[in-house]
Amino acid sequence: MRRVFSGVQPTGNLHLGNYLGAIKNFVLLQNDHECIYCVVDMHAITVKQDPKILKSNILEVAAAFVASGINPEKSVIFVQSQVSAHAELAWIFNCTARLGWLNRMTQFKEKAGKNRENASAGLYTYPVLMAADILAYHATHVPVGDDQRQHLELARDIAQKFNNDFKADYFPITEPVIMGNATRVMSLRDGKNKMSKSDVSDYSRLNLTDSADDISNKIRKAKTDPLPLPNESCLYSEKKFNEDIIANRPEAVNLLSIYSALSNESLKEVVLKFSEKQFSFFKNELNQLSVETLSPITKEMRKLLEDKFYLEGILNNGADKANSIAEPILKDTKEIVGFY
Ligand code: AQP
Repeated sequence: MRRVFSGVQPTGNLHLGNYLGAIKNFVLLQNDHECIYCVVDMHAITVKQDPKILKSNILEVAAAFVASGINPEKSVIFVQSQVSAHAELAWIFNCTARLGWLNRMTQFKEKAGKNRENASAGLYTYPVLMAADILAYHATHVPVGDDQRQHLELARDIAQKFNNDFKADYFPITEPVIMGNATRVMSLRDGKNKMSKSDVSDYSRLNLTDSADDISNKIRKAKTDPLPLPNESCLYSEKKFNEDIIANRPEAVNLLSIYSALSNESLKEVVLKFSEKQFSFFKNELNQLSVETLSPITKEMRKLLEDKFYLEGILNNGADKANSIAEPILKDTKEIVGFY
């Protein structure tokens, strides 16, 4: 059976991008895959975190998983730092990965910014820990948003080099699963920037904790352009916009893609439905759909967060299951490497 692994950082402000790019697909995959979903707190501390807020954000991600439809009876849900194999394997992979590979990682460059000398070493080796997360379970498929494509290529390179170095056909070459019509949800304030947890403007994203009023306000104020919505000529294919509209009308592209992902209608259906209509009309429809989708999740998250004991039970049980899969793999790896 195919084994799926993925994680979400407990860094607060979980948003529509995290939901459409990742969590919604986690739910779909659990029907016919063995799935392991992780709250990656060790990744979160690659940038400064307040310990009290980190703790509550960990429970919030677990609540978002369950509220979105991940079934803890079917899928493993756990916290990364509770399974020591992640850290141990990451060290071994730090000795497999090459500096040249890490130097090419664009996410490090973006996150470290101009103050590179002051970034943590953890932020630099983040993709190595991510390779360890995946390979500690011999996961074959990893559902993620489009922004993680490069990190997954690195995980494949690490597995391949490890297998070559030790002449052992041991780690699988993992396939990225980047699916749906919103693999890169963009900011509501600027269609050229990714919707992100760390954007200073709360109006740039729909948070999974937003009320219906918050959602309405944010969609009403979302940036658009003065033209009506495009007609069918904006499509390159049934599933893709053409380059011209992506470059010149990124906000229209983003809002139509969000609608398509939320409604499970193809891009073509959505473009035809709103062809040459005014943004004001479309925004009303998008607002209704967003509230219909997100409000039940928000409500369920709130309910779950009131029962900390229940969530902790899921996470403890998940950590036991995760440990029982990762430990033998770590043991084999140590044997292959030649540890005593
Ligand atoms: N805008 C997005 N569109 C589609 N997918 C997205 N993901 C993140 N942003 C978008 C996907 O969500 C999963 C969990 O992401 P993460 O919590 O590990 O961290 P992140 O990518 O750092 O999240 P942010 O929101 O982008 O945070 P900051 O502000 O720190 O940069 C991943 O599968 C990711 O692809």
